[in-house]
This record gives sequence, structure tokens and C-alpha cells, in this order.
Amino acid sequence: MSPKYVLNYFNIQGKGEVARLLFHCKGVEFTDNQISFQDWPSHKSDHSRFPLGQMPTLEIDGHAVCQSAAINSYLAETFGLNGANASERLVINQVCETLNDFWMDYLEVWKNKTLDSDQKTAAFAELLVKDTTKLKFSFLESLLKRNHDGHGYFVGDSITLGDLVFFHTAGMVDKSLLNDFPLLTELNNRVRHSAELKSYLDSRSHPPMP
Ligand SMILES: N[C@@H](CCC(=O)N[C@@H](CS)C(=O)NCC(=O)O)C(=O)O
Repeated sequence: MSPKYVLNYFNIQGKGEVARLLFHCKGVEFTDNQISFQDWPSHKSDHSRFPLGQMPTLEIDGHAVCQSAAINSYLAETFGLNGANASERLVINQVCETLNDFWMDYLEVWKNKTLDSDQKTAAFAELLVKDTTKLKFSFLESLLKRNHDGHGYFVGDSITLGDLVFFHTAGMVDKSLLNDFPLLTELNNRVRHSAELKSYLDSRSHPPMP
């Protein structure tokens, strides 16, 4: 019998969304416990549910674990969405780490309190066209091309953690990011309209970021 899963995260996409996508992709029942920013201070010091005073956390039969990357790879492994062998996991891990590096660059702008909203918009636009960003997405496109000439998923014949992390990251930033990457654009659309995720994504109402 499947354990009782409770995923705790803010009512935004952010760092908890890939776990949500993994549950929906596999149709595994879970409680999507969305906590508002307003309510969060009253939960933060409950270290039995939030070991580091942060979210996301996943409760598995009442036992709470933290760290989004650990949660995502545990769920992917448990649901058979983490590649069929070490070579596939090597590709998936490269995808996840590359996108994590990009995400860190993105957060640096997002968290910069010295920028007003117009300056932030300009800084995001600059980040998307930076050589280091282009290099990361060219690399991802080259990884994708190695499997079914880029017309499927990063590995194998169906969605894995790598595709979900890519789809999630692409959804958090301006669509122009993918303009130069036709295969990644196709992948983004393939995941968006996949039979597994369509109904969740059609009804999803929580925003990407506050
Ligand atoms: N390394 C952690 C970072 C978690 C993290 O930064 N969580 C933020 C939201 S994305 C949080 O809980 N912020 C509220 C707080 O620190 O009080 C992970 O990947 O799960």
C-alpha cells in the first residue's frame, strides 16, 4: 500500500512544484498542503514538520523530510521517474544541476533589494540573453538531441524528473528564453500537453512566484 504523503509548501509554484508535478504525473494520491505566507510564521518553528524551518517538506506516513532536491529524487526514484539505469540518471542529474545553476542566477536578481521593479525586469531580460545562460540551454538542447534526435524526452520514452525540472524552470521565466531552442520549445509543449499532467496544469491556479 502506498504511504500517506503530505507535501507542505507555499501557495506558489517555487521549490515545491516539481514534487507536485511528480505526484500528478504518476497519479499518486497526496495532500497538497499549501500554506500562505501570512500563516507561515506560526508553522516555521515546528521542527517536527519543518526540520530546518523552511519548506518544502514531505511527510511520509507522518515522518517529515526536507530539501527539495532530495524530496524530488526520492519521489522520482519511488515512482519510476528517475531513469532506467545509471547512464540515464547521469543525464537527468546533469539536467537538474544545470537548471539549478540557472535558478541560482535567477534568484540572485529576484532577491536583489537594491533594484526597483523596472530595474528587475531589465535585469531578468539581461540574464536570459547572457552567454552563460545561452551556454546552459544549448547544453540542455544537446543532451535532449542525443535521445530520439531531440523529439522525445531527455531519456527513455516518457517523462522523467529531468523533463519535469526543465518544464518547471521554463515556466518560471519569460518564454523568450526558449526562442533559440526549438527542441526545448517542443519538449516544453510536449510536457504541457502530456496526458499525465494536462488536467492538473489546466486547473493549476497558484502563481509561479509571489
Ligand atoms: N535548500 C532548501 C531551501 C528551501 C527554501 O529556501 N525554502 C524557502 C521557500 S522557497 C522558505 O522556506 N522560506 C521561508 C523561510 O525561510 O522562512 C530546499 O531546496 O528545499
